[in-house]
Amino acid sequence: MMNAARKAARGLIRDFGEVENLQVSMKGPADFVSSADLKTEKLLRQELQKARPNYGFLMEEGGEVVGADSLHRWIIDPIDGTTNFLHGIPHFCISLALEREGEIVAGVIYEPIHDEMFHAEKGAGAYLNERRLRVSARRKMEEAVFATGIPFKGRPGHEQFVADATAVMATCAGIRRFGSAALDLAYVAAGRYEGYWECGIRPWDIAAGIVLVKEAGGYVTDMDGKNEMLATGEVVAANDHLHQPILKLLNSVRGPDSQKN
Ligand code: LIP
Repeated sequence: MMNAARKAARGLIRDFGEVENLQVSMKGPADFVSSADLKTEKLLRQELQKARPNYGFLMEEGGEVVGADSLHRWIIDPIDGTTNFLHGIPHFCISLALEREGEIVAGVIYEPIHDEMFHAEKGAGAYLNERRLRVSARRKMEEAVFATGIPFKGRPGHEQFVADATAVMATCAGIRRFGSAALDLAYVAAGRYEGYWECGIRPWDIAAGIVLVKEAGGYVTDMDGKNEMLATGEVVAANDHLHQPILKLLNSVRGPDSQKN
């Protein structure tokens, strides 16, 4: 998984350099980025297929491909933080996860600008390059920094997000929105944030980050406190002290029939 991510990142870094030049072109970089997305996903699929020919795939661009081995599935986001990439903002990553019988058992999140390889395997710990990761030890909400995703034109959940942010900002040390769910989860695992929440998120955005946070000693649930993040598109991740407080706070501003994004 790490070899595939590094190999794909070589072309992505080259394309990112081109995107920065395209910002001022009349046509803009949109088509170029979509081709970078597709090219990266194709390379990742080829590399992973060489290693495990019978595994299936769930890909952001290529959708679902059922493999001969129905117990295993790669979950791929070739560029998480696509909007950042499109705007020449250097905060994006390649996110790869391995799902075994419905459980995420391995994840790789590679951020090529800073050469940060986040990786984890169930029962074997979470790492940033060679360094073992542990979630933040902060216990107080007033000392905590949380990341989130903000819905935008064409995405649902605007009113609920305002309620969420109003409640969280009143109790913590800060909220961050950097535009990549995978890196938000990787940063929780690395102790850079105390937590992260987002609704209306896709499976490939969060699959790898789920196992990273859990292997770093954190907790990841959906908004009901269950393990259905991929199915519901809701994720609440935090260190072991603050997961329940942030989950309770977010649910305090949700009605019983609050809209599921
Ligand atoms: C992005 C997520 C981000 C979310 C964006 C978008 P993409 O994924 O990583 O957290 O807020 O709306 O879904 O589209 O860059 O792969």
